[in-house]
Amino acid sequence: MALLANKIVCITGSSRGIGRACAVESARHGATGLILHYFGDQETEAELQSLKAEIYATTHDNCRVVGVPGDIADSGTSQQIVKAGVEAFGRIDVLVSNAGICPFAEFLTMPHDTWERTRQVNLDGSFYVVQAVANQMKSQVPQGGSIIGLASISALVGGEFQCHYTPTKAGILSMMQSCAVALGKYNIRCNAILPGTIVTDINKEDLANEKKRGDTIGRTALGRLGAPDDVAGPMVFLASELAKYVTGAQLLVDGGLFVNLQ
Ligand code: RM4
Repeated sequence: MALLANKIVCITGSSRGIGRACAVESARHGATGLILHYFGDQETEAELQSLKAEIYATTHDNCRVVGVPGDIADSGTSQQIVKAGVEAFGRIDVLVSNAGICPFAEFLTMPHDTWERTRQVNLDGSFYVVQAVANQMKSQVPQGGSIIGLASISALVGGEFQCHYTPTKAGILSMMQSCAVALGKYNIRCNAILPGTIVTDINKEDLANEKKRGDTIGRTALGRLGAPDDVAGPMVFLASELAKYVTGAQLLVDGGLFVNLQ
């Protein structure tokens, strides 16, 4: 089912993990243009090139990709993303604000740099790109679009080594709620996805701890950790017309990790 037929989809932090899975799934569902932001160092550059090749192969060149490198914590990067996207496709229908970091750290000894960098990438970066793309969605004809903020189960619960991280995810959830109210009049829908523990580069080291991994799996009702494409499906739903009356919502995608008290 081409749920995103002829849509132009913009994804931040798209070269790996959840962002990459969202790019592949968007192309699979008929998106004709992808504006793919990535950090832009040698590693993510190579990842972006292999992602482009994968998308061209699976869509037989029916989906054009524009890559935009840059540090999402720098507001100029969001201007670049919109400029490159509009130059290539004339509009932006969907934004997946996904770029984020989680350098697990002990609270009492955490350097302020770790807090500042995590806040700048996850929360400031989300604010800049959501504002920049929303302005484009307001000015384009037909007006409107769908904005999806990647919050987390960690917007709702704490983490011993995440005192700098969970506030940014709670912030993204709250930003989507307020943006839904502020932008509804421009036919812009804003929703948050709250992934649980999805195995990606961001937690590879953390989940190497067998006890922590086992405890998390044990607490997850579906009995497994998540994979990036577990998040990509719900993203396509919120981006599509199937969700045309869904705004200001929060969708847990965690295999039942949050609800499982006992
Ligand atoms: C998620 C959640 C997961 C963690 C990752 C890094 O938001 O907190 O449990 O593994 O972040």
